[in-house]
This record gives sequence, structure tokens and C-alpha cells, in this order.
Amino acid sequence: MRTGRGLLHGVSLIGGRNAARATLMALRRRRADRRLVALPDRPRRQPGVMGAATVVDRSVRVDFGTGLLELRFPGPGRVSVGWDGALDQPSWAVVEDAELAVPELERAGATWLARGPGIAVVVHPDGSLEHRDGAGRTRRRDGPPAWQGAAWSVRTGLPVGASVHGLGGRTVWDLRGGAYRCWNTDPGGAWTVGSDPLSVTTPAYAALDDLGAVHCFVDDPFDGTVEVAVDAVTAAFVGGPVRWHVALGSLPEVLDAFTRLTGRPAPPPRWALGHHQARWGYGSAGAVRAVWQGFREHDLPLSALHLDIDHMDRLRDFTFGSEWREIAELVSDLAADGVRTVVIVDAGLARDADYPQYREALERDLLCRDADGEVFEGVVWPGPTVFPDFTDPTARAWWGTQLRAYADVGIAGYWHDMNEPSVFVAFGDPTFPLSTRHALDGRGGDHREAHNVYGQLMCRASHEGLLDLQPGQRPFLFSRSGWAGMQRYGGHWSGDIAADWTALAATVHQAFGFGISGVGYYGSDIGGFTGVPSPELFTRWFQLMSFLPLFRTHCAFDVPRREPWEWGDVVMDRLRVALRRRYRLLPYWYTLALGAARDGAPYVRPLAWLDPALRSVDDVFLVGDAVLVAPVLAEGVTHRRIVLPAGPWFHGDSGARYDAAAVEVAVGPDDLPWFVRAGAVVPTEELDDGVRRLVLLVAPPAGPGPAPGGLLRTDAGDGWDPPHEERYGVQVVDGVIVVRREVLVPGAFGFDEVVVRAVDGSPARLG
Ligand code: NBV
Repeated sequence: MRTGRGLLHGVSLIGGRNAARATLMALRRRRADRRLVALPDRPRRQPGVMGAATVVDRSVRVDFGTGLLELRFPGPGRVSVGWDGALDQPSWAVVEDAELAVPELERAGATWLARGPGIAVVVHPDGSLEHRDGAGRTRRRDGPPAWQGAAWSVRTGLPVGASVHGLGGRTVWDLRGGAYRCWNTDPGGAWTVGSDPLSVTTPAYAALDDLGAVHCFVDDPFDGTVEVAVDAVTAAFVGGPVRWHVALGSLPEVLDAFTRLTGRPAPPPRWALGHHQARWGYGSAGAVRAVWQGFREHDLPLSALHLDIDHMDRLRDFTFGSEWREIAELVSDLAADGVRTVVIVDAGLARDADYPQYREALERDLLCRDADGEVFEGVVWPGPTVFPDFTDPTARAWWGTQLRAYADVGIAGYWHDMNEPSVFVAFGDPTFPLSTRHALDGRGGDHREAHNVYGQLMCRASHEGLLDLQPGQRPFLFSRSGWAGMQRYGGHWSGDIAADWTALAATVHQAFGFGISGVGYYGSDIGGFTGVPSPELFTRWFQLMSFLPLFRTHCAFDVPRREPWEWGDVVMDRLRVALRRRYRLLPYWYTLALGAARDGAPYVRPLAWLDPALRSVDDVFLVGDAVLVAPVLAEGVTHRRIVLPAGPWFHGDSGARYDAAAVEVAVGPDDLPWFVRAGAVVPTEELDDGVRRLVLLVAPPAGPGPAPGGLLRTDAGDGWDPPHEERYGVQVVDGVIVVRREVLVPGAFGFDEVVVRAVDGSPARLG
């Protein structure tokens, strides 16, 4: 909803009756929140006088009279900071149970100096902290926290010239000069550059300068704001524990640290890296079958078809409407052709006595309740809607078992929607009243603490349920909302992105920001969710997305169809080029996916990953370390300036070599420029008459020194067996590029033959 055109569009989407209910809901929400109980006040306003410091159970404790500071060193270059026991309070994000390093503690003049491996923290008498790296360089200065009632804030000084990035799904890459609310929010219409906050607002950011990265995760789920000035970041929260986790190092090192702390990304099954086709409103099993036939007829590869809310019986989760009677047959026919079926699952349940899931959740007391103890009722697609309390372990376990309705017909993946949580309101915050009660894993509390983690806990419920239902398969889900740690369960898609060129550019920024926030598996709706993209915008979007992990076409029900053949032969041929390349590159994508599950490295990376001096570049990206992509992000582009990290780099199609730090490249309408790094090996594949061939695409090395080489990780495509791993070394011998394979871990290899091919046509062979 919202105002003006937005309001009209909102009404047309949600229907007149729901619009009227949304007005009542907004009024009820306001009334409920007038009775909000104040959060517990804090006993002090600022750290008192610094006194003794001790080491207890490997924690440095510094007594400030009216406050207790704790420092813990979980690993190299890392420190966790907490006030007043906050590090021992439960966290929705942290899963690491690391053996802490034994800290060294000494008095240094008026300060205390605490040292862990590769990091030292100077504690000043006013409670401010100076973080130094292993070389003794100051990388971060935290002021003393300031408390006011339940609220708290801390101002952090950053290295001169550092840029700041992350905080979940923001629409710009460099966050300097903005204030960003940390409160997951459904924008209630298509978002574009500057729309903020959106569905994922994780308080994790990285400051980048020429020396590398300073990563910080503020582990407080309450409503907050992170204000990013040129030389400082001020984080302010309305309540919650005063604690944060810092990691110093290169960008790969700090993301390794952050995903050790909050969990490694769930590796998707291999098929999830292919192309997905979705649309709100296919409406029937027959219509979906026809879309599948279209892909076959036009010889376009496809890995998944998605069913939006129109698959449900009266918009009820876990049901299929009468137009979907042949669902089991459809799903199995698709699966036989290598196409998986994914369903949307909304967070809320229709409040209707003849809906078994509603009755059961009610009887078993699994639903969120309002401040008076009544079941909280909001308005969403089915009209009156109730919500499982995902902060309750019993509700999570129950939810997980409900997925059986989908698993039994062979559904292979789950798309979580409306879980900010989002409800229709005519005005005000489009979510639950703050006074809504939550179990909070037995501690009890209200929506102020539960809000930001609600979507993430829905993901946990589904993920854990699927592990029980299908223990041999890796659960596949992606979610509109989530928080720090959501990567343990799955990925994220953009939500309702606008069909405009600036939103297209924002897709790259979001992909980077999610990477900094731990979530690698990301993509936006190709062509934008609402609106009608021009054929050129659609093509450029498709080309870009063929280089992002979640490669999905999707749109609203009220815009023209978007299947590739709807655009005519010229455009379809361009899309086919991108599709085919994506499928050729799948062994590389899969290597990245299985790698992310080990070290948290996002599949798609800003150039700062290789060279921190290139941190301002936001229109070129790396896929892994070996491939660089320069998407076309504006209309009518015929030439593009491309900044390149140290290479040289070889054009992926023409094989042309580029040595300069910035190059100008001609761009045709048919494709986007992509490059392979000198001396790198990119594992690709070809299917030829039933022969599955691993093609090691190699770029000539830059010189006689060691070349980057490459890696392959592969397995049966799903399941839990340790992947087969092999490494590739590259040398030039008598003018021929020689690639040597070294198997590191033998496993399900799955290829019938292996060949080497140089990207520029140079002579090349296996060694
Ligand atoms: O389920 C309908 C849509 C879905 O297609 C979209 O991807 C989600 O982001 N859903 C939002 C609810 C309606 C939005 C207007």
C-alpha cells in the first residue's frame, strides 16, 4: 500500500477487502503499541572509572566500576567485545564454539593492553578501545558505549580513506554519507536505488582501505541505525546486548572469520546453479507444463520451475488448488527431464477453521500472540492471517513436518516470502505490533527482539524439517528476509525490484553487500518484478544474472510474460548465448558453491577481493578469482570502460589479451564482456553425444613465475559425501600451455574425459 499510485497499485494487488482490513490493522497496531512495556533500563549511562583487569576463562575482564568490559579472542585477527555479560547472552547469529586463545594482558601506562593472535586491543581509561593488527597498526577505534535507558550506541573511528560496505541488502555499494536502519522491512512496492531499509538489514559491515578489511558484526537484533560518516561509523540500537565481533585482515580472511562465527553457507544442490524460471500467476499445472515444453522446443536449458502463491488452495501454505490436481505427475515429468520444482511458502497461515494447519497450530499453541494473550491476527494474501512463532522451538519443529505435503509430491526447493514479517497496513510499519509476544527459545519477550530474526528462524524451521524429511538431500531454500547467519539455511533473492536500469546496477551492489553479510547465494528477478522492461533492459539483466548465483527470471502477475520466446527470435538467441555459457561454466560455479561452504567466500566478489585499492569499483565483479565480468548497466552502451586488477586478463569470447589497469572494450548487443585471469584454469563442461567432458579452460600465464592455476570440487550433485577435489597447475613448456592435474581428495568425479583448451586458442594440453 502507501500513497498515490503506490496505494492504487497496492489495492489492485491485495484486493479491496484486504485494503479495508489493512486500514483496521494499522489502527489496531497503533493501539496495541501504545501499551508497549518499556524495555528494562540499564543501570548506568557510561563506563565508570577503569580499574583492575583480569583474565578469567580466557576472557579479558576490565572492571569499570559501573560496567564490565569483556574481550575474547576466538581466532587470528579476531576479537569479540561485550559489556556487562553480553557475550554470554544467547545469540541468534553466533554458532561458533571456538576454543578461545589465551590472551596476554599487561598494563601499559594508563591503559590495559590485551593481546590475542594477530591482534591487540588497547583499553583506554574512558572505556574506548583501539584495535591493532599483527603489525601494530591501528585499524579501528571504538569510543566508549553510551547508554540511554535501554538504548545504546557506539561511535567507531575508521582508518583514513576507508570505505564502508555491507549491512545486508542495501542498494548502494559504498555506504558512506548515509544512515541505514537495521529493521527488516517489506518496501511494499517495487524498490529501486535508495529504497531503504529492505528485507535483510544485517548489522555486519566491512571497512576497506589499502591495507585490507576491518569487519564488524554488531550482534544485536533490536531496531537500530548504522550511520556511516567519512571517518566513523555510529551504531545505535533501541535495546539489546552491547556486543560486537571484529575481524582484521584481507577481505577473504574477514569473511572466513565472520562465517566461522555465524555459520558456513549451506551448499545448494548442483541443479540450483542452473537457470530458474518463475512467474506469479502461472495458475495451473497445465500452464507450467506448457512453459517447460517451451524451453524444450526452443532448446533452452532449464533447471527449475517455480510455483508462486497461485499454486495454493485459497492461498494456504502446504496445499495445492484444484488447477493443480496433476501436480505429482507434473513434478515427476519435470524431474525426469532434469527440471526441479520449487514452491513459494509464505510466513503466515490463513485463519480459517477448516484449514487443518491453522487448527493444529492453534490447538498446539504455536502462534504469535498479542499483548493480551490473544492470537495475533494480521492481514496478508488469504485475508485474516496468523503466524507461527518461529522463535519457539516447538513451532519450528511443527513447521518442518508440514513441508511433508510438498516433499511427498517431489518438490525440490523452497522460496520463503513475506517473512520480514510483512503484513498489509494502510499506514505505519508493515509488520507486527511491537508488543506481539514471542517465545524467544523459552526466554519470552516481544517483537522488538524477535522481528529481525523471524525470517531467519522460518528458514531454520524449514531447513531442519527438510533434514529430517529427506536426510539424503541437501535442503534448498532461499528467503526474502533473514539476518546474520541466514546463510546456514540458504540464500536470498532481491524481493520486488523495479524494472529500471538503476535497479539493475543495484543488483551488483546488493550481491556485494550480501557477500559482506555472509550470504553468497543471491540473485534478483530478471527484468524486475513489476513494470515492463524494454527488450534491451531484459537482455542486459539476463546477461548479468547469468553470472550471479541465483539465476532466475521472475515477475508479477500483472505484467507481460517473460519466457525467452516471448521476446522474439533475436532476443531469444541472445538469451540462449548466456544460458549456454552458464551451463558450460557449471563445474566452476559448483566449485565455488562447495568452496563457500568451507570458507564463506562469496561466489561473486568486488575487485577489492584481489586488490583493496580497487574498492571503489562497483560496476565490475569477479566470479571466484579467475573470472571477471563487466555487465552492461545502462541503455545504448556500445563501449565500456573496465577497470582490471593485475592480470593480464583474456576476453572470454574473443581471447583478446588486456594488460592495462583500465581498458575500453567494444560491447555488442549480443553479450557482455567477461574475462579469464592469466594463468588461471576455469573448469567447464560439455555434453557431447552422451559423453560428459571436463574442459579445463586455461588462460596463458603472465610470465615464467607461478600461475594462479585452478581447482575443481565436484560430487554427485547433492547429498553429503565429501566432494572430489583436484588442483590444476599451469606451466608453459616449449610454447605449449601445460595443465597438470593433482587429485587432492578422490570422490565422485563424474566426467568421462578431460581436455584442456586455451581461451585465446594457444596450444595447450594436459600434463
Ligand atoms: O507471492 C507473490 C509475490 C512474489 O511473486 C514476489 O516474488 C514476492 O517478493 N510476493 C512478493 C507477494 C506480493 C508482492 C506484491
